[in-house]
Amino acid sequence: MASRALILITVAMTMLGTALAASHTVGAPDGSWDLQTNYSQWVSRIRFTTGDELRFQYSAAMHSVVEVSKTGYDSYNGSSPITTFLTGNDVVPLATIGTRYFICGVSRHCDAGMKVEVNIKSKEVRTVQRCRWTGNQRRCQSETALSSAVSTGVDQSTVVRLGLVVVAAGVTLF
Ligand SMILES: [Cu+2]
Repeated sequence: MASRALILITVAMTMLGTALAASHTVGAPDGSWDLQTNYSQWVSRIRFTTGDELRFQYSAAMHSVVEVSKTGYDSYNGSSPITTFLTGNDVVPLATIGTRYFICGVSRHCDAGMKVEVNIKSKEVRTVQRCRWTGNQRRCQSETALSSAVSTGVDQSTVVRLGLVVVAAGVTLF
């Protein structure tokens, strides 16, 4: 009985861990790394957080991926690359917070729209709101938690979920 409980907990934590780190295929699901995709629209739908990865999938004969500085990005200039990717299936880990800039290294493609700017945020910052009912008055308290360990992040997610359950129960009771 005890071992079965342990297995269930392990599965739940593994699923949560998968949900915390995401792989973002550039342009997907409607496009890819090509001349047609609107990348500013694509990034606007996604929240990039540390631990995620970018995946560039494209024809290596047609395109490339060049990570550049903001200056290179703004001037469509890949002549001073930070990193150059050429395989057609390139994975870029997003390890730290900040903004990163990618363009296509093929002549004129960047000008034609093959440029993407990705803003990576910390996933460890969470705002937790705790509410308490006193009679028919609800008192809420917000607290922002900062941690670096992934395991702590998992624990905090669990706390948030439990908090939601408590709030739902409160609404039902009152
Ligand atoms: Cu290209």
